[in-house]
Amino acid sequence: MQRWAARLGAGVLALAGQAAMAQGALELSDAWVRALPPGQPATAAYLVVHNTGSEPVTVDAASASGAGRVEMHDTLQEDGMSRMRQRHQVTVPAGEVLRFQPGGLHLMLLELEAMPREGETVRLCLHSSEREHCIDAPVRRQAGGGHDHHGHH
Ligand SMILES: [Cu+2]
Repeated sequence: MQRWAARLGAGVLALAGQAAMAQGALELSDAWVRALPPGQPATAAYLVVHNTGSEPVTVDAASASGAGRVEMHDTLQEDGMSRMRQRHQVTVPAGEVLRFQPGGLHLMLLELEAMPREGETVRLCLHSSEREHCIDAPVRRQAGGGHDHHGHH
Protein backbone atom coordinates (compact mmCIF):
# COMPACT_ATOMS: atom_id res chain seq x y z
CA MET A 1 0.00 0.00 0.00
CA GLN A 2 2.77 2.38 0.97
CA ARG A 3 4.72 1.49 -2.16
CA TRP A 4 1.68 2.04 -4.36
CA ALA A 5 1.09 5.46 -2.79
CA ALA A 6 4.72 6.40 -3.34
CA ARG A 7 4.47 5.45 -7.01
CA LEU A 8 1.33 7.53 -7.45
CA GLY A 9 3.10 10.47 -5.83
CA ALA A 10 6.03 10.09 -8.22
CA GLY A 11 3.65 10.14 -11.18
CA VAL A 12 2.12 13.41 -10.04
CA LEU A 13 5.59 14.87 -9.61
CA ALA A 14 6.54 13.74 -13.12
CA LEU A 15 3.52 15.52 -14.58
CA ALA A 16 4.31 18.69 -12.67
CA GLY A 17 7.89 18.34 -13.86
CA GLN A 18 6.95 18.39 -17.52
CA ALA A 19 5.41 21.84 -17.14
CA ALA A 20 8.50 23.10 -15.35
CA MET A 21 11.04 21.43 -17.61
CA ALA A 22 12.10 24.61 -19.35
CA GLN A 23 13.39 26.15 -16.12
CA GLY A 24 15.73 23.55 -14.80
CA ALA A 25 16.59 20.15 -16.17
CA LEU A 26 19.11 17.88 -14.52
CA GLU A 27 20.71 15.13 -16.56
CA LEU A 28 22.08 12.30 -14.44
CA SER A 29 24.84 9.95 -15.61
CA ASP A 30 27.66 7.66 -14.46
CA ALA A 31 25.77 6.58 -11.36
CA TRP A 32 26.97 3.71 -9.20
CA VAL A 33 26.50 2.37 -5.72
CA ARG A 34 29.33 0.93 -3.66
CA ALA A 35 28.86 -2.65 -2.49
CA LEU A 36 30.20 -3.08 1.04
CA PRO A 37 30.31 -6.31 3.04
CA PRO A 38 26.84 -7.57 3.99
CA GLY A 39 25.63 -6.38 7.38
CA GLN A 40 26.88 -2.81 7.03
CA PRO A 41 23.93 -0.47 7.66
CA ALA A 42 24.95 2.15 5.08
CA THR A 43 26.84 2.71 1.87
CA ALA A 44 27.62 5.50 -0.59
CA ALA A 45 26.43 6.29 -4.11
CA TYR A 46 27.94 8.50 -6.76
CA LEU A 47 26.80 10.17 -9.97
CA VAL A 48 27.32 13.09 -12.30
CA VAL A 49 24.65 15.81 -12.41
CA HIS A 50 24.48 18.15 -15.40
CA ASN A 51 22.13 21.13 -15.28
CA THR A 52 21.16 21.55 -18.94
CA GLY A 53 18.62 24.27 -18.16
CA SER A 54 18.92 28.04 -18.03
CA GLU A 55 18.24 28.40 -14.30
CA PRO A 56 20.09 27.05 -11.25
CA VAL A 57 18.55 23.92 -9.74
CA THR A 58 18.68 23.22 -6.02
CA VAL A 59 18.56 19.59 -4.91
CA ASP A 60 17.13 19.41 -1.39
CA ALA A 61 16.54 15.69 -0.95
CA ALA A 62 17.48 12.34 -2.38
CA SER A 63 16.12 8.81 -2.25
CA ALA A 64 17.17 5.33 -3.28
CA SER A 65 15.35 2.02 -3.65
CA GLY A 66 16.05 -0.23 -0.69
CA ALA A 67 17.25 2.62 1.54
CA GLY A 68 15.05 4.11 4.26
CA ARG A 69 16.85 7.43 4.07
CA VAL A 70 19.41 9.13 1.83
CA GLU A 71 21.61 12.05 2.85
CA MET A 72 23.94 14.25 0.82
CA HIS A 73 27.41 14.41 2.39
CA ASP A 74 30.55 16.42 1.81
CA THR A 75 33.92 14.90 2.65
CA LEU A 76 36.21 17.24 4.58
CA GLN A 77 39.85 16.85 5.53
CA GLU A 78 40.46 18.01 9.10
CA ASP A 79 43.77 17.43 10.88
CA GLY A 80 44.57 14.64 8.46
CA MET A 81 41.27 12.93 9.17
CA SER A 82 38.50 12.46 6.69
CA ARG A 83 35.09 13.52 7.99
CA MET A 84 31.64 13.66 6.44
CA ARG A 85 29.27 16.58 6.84
CA GLN A 86 25.64 16.54 5.80
CA ARG A 87 24.49 18.98 3.13
CA HIS A 88 20.80 19.81 3.18
CA GLN A 89 20.90 21.53 -0.18
CA VAL A 90 23.16 21.42 -3.20
CA THR A 91 22.71 23.93 -6.01
CA VAL A 92 23.81 23.18 -9.56
CA PRO A 93 24.30 26.43 -11.51
CA ALA A 94 22.82 26.62 -15.03
CA GLY A 95 24.97 24.80 -17.54
CA GLU A 96 27.29 23.31 -14.93
CA VAL A 97 28.26 19.80 -13.92
CA LEU A 98 28.35 18.60 -10.34
CA ARG A 99 30.07 15.34 -9.46
CA PHE A 100 29.18 13.11 -6.55
CA GLN A 101 32.41 11.10 -6.28
CA PRO A 102 34.57 9.14 -3.84
CA GLY A 103 36.46 11.47 -1.50
CA GLY A 104 34.05 14.36 -2.16
CA LEU A 105 30.36 15.05 -2.30
CA HIS A 106 28.41 11.78 -2.19
CA LEU A 107 25.04 10.27 -1.45
CA MET A 108 24.82 8.25 1.76
CA LEU A 109 22.31 5.39 1.63
CA LEU A 110 21.09 4.77 5.19
CA GLU A 111 18.72 2.29 6.83
CA LEU A 112 19.36 -0.27 4.10
CA GLU A 113 16.95 -3.19 3.83
CA ALA A 114 20.02 -5.17 2.75
CA MET A 115 23.44 -4.26 1.40
CA PRO A 116 23.14 -3.96 -2.40
CA ARG A 117 25.17 -6.66 -4.14
CA GLU A 118 27.41 -6.41 -7.17
CA GLY A 119 25.35 -6.82 -10.32
CA GLU A 120 22.19 -5.40 -8.77
CA THR A 121 20.72 -2.02 -9.67
CA VAL A 122 19.58 0.74 -7.32
CA ARG A 123 17.17 3.46 -8.42
CA LEU A 124 18.61 6.82 -7.27
CA CYS A 125 16.50 9.98 -7.28
CA LEU A 126 17.40 13.61 -6.63
CA HIS A 127 14.54 15.88 -5.62
CA SER A 128 14.28 19.60 -6.32
CA SER A 129 11.32 21.86 -5.66
CA GLU A 130 10.21 21.43 -9.27
CA ARG A 131 10.57 17.72 -9.88
CA GLU A 132 12.53 14.59 -9.23
CA HIS A 133 15.29 13.18 -11.39
CA CYS A 134 16.09 9.47 -11.28
CA ILE A 135 18.66 7.07 -12.66
CA ASP A 136 19.32 3.35 -12.33
CA ALA A 137 22.72 2.86 -10.72
CA PRO A 138 24.67 -0.39 -11.02
CA VAL A 139 26.22 -1.76 -7.83
CA ARG A 140 30.00 -2.13 -7.85
CA ARG A 141 32.73 -2.77 -5.32
CA GLN A 142 34.85 0.14 -6.46
CA ALA A 143 35.16 2.99 -8.95
CA GLY A 144 36.41 2.15 -12.41
CA GLY A 145 35.21 -1.20 -13.75
CA GLY A 146 32.56 -0.56 -16.35
CA HIS A 147 32.78 3.22 -16.19
CA ASP A 148 34.24 3.54 -19.67
CA HIS A 149 31.55 1.41 -21.23
CA HIS A 150 28.96 4.13 -20.72
CA GLY A 151 28.31 7.04 -22.98
CA HIS A 152 30.71 6.11 -25.78
CA HIS A 153 28.28 4.44 -28.15
CU1 LIG B 1 28.73 10.02 3.87
